[in-house]
Amino acid sequence: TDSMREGRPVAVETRHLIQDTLPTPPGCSTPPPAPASSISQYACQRRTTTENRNRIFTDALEVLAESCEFNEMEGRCLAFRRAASVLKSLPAAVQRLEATRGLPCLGEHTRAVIEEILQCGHSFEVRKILSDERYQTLKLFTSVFGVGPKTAEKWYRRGLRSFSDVLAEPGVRLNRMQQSGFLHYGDISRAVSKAEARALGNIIDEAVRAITPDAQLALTGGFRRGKEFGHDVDFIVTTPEQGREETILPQIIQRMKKQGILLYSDYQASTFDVSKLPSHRFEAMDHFAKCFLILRLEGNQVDAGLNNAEGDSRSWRAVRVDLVAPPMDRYAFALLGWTGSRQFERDLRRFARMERQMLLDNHALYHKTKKEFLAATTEKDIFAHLGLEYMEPWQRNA
Ligand code: DCT
Ligand code: MG
Repeated sequence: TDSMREGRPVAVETRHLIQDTLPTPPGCSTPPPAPASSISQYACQRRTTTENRNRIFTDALEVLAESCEFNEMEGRCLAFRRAASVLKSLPAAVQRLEATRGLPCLGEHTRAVIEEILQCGHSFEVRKILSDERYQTLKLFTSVFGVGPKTAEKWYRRGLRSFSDVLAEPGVRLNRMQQSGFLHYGDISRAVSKAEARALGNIIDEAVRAITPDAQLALTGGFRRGKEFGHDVDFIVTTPEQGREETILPQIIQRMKKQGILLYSDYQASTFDVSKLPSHRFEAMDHFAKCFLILRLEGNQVDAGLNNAEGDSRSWRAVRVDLVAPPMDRYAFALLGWTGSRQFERDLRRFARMERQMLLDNHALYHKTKKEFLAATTEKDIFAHLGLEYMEPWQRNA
């Protein structure tokens, strides 16, 4: 995932930035459209499919959020992301500014952007950012696997503006991840299709089954939420035998290497320690064993063919794949955490903390006042503990 790069810290949760502090309504209603005032400020109480009717606004807000991120304005960044997320959940396109009245998380700045887009078809502020050299350069550099905002900023400050500048600069030392990022740039900056994700699922499933027949493999991330395209493919693998999950990833990696399909692998052993739970800070990444891979996918293994560029006659492409291997008793938490979306996860945790005095992360759910852990074997158990209506993965595209 993007934020795994360089261990980029997760944005600080800034509660004071929420403009409207509405009482938390129970659940979310399905269409016909609910009145704006009944829409929750929490993404985990809004059903959001992949069908975004307000893309024109959310794309603009995403640019503003990203620009804030590049300028280390975490609070504003999060405020724009929250506003975009609310708009994504709406059952219809916003056609008049009045339609946004009473919507949570929409601040003055966001409203001004919406109004401008409604009037002129675009936002001048967004246009200005898009044509800004610093924004363009940081956007370009962070599109490389292994390059986070900090590295991008460092390169920018050295006066580097293009990939050839970076590659020709003797003072720049690329780590292994970045070298692979440049080597496979064309392929891994190209979206992965659902058919390609399915083909990779089959390949990994075969490997898993050959190693431990009783292992479980689950597709997670954006594809589990029903997205047609993704920047990578995310899987969770676990086994009923306690401790076995720690050795399964190195074995899968070994097998892929023998098959000649492993183009890059970064394996991170588990640092999970039950005795250290709960973690009191919102952690960017969990402690489970995981690996970030680049795999070689053959076209003849993909039903609908490869999503390669027109005129690209290669029979294969490189694809980014993440595998995570939690112990079986943590499976539900890991699955919920890795299914995303990011905004959905952020708000699940914020909801748990603010509304339920609980701490949720990819490992566990902890009740702070009762001082006890709440066990779960399914995602439904976790929603129930939190007193939230269950949401299907395809409704979590916040
Ligand atoms: N995740 C999270 N917190 C992070 C990073 C990731 O909760 N700091 C979760 C949310 C989604 C999941 O992990 C997988 O991450 P990505 O692959 O980056 O996102 P995605 O939703 O699968 O989207 P994409 O299509 O871009 O892969
Ligand atoms: Mg993904």
